[in-house]
Amino acid sequence: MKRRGVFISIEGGEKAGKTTQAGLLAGYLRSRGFDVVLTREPGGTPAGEAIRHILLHKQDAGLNAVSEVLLFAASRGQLVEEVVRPALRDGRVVVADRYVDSSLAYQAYGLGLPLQNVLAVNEWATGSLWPDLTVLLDLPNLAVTQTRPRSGPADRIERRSRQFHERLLEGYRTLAATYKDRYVVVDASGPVDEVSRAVQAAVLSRVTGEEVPGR
Ligand code: T5A
Repeated sequence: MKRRGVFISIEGGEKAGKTTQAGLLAGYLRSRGFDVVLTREPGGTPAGEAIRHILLHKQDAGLNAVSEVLLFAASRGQLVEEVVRPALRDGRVVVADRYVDSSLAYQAYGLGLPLQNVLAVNEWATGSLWPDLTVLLDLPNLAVTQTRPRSGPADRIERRSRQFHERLLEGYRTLAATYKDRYVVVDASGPVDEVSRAVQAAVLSRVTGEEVPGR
């Protein structure tokens, strides 16, 4: 029987380096012989990309907070069914640039919605599929990210208040402390290659049980 794959999510606040590190991790794992699928959220399927546009770029849709949770969960549910579960069934490694914890951090801790409700909707949407490992790219303060360039204009959520972003960063730390077995916290404030080595070390030992030499 084929072995089930491994599911890794990369989490963190704005410009923590998730996309950079997810890409580097995928490349590293491929170089070690793993078959890797890279995903991002919201999006990654035709329905998910349409939902992404509404969530991030449609300024006049008048979305309320509950609709926001439901739309993120809808995009995620499509991605799980169409991409993540098939890849895991085929024994592949899925590296996800954001997953359920983003909704817990942004919509529950950031917006102040009840955590249990956000969890319940996401359990339903994903069929209770949780990552084997979640890497939190943690930045000590928001000032670090202000020096990092962005690829395009700030989206609807990125434009929220400083307090919103501080609450969600604190929320991530609470999640990491609550789900210790699943989470690894990596200091994301150093240079890209230093962060990348820390991510590789955390992931490789979890995926294969091996230590990364020299670390
Ligand atoms: N959202 C998402 C929710 O509210 N709820 C949810 O459930 C989900 C799934 C998604 C938005 O939706 C929200 C969160 C977001 O607001 P997005 O466009 O997909 O939006 O963007 P983000 O996921 O937020 O990604 P960002 O583009 O903000 O940043 P990343 O991916 O963390 O960072 P990255 O790798 O693109 O790097 C940003 C810049 O910093 C540089 C990079 O070169 C790049 O220029 N950089 C570094 N510079 C110095 N040192 C390092 N270590 C660096 N690492 C990267």
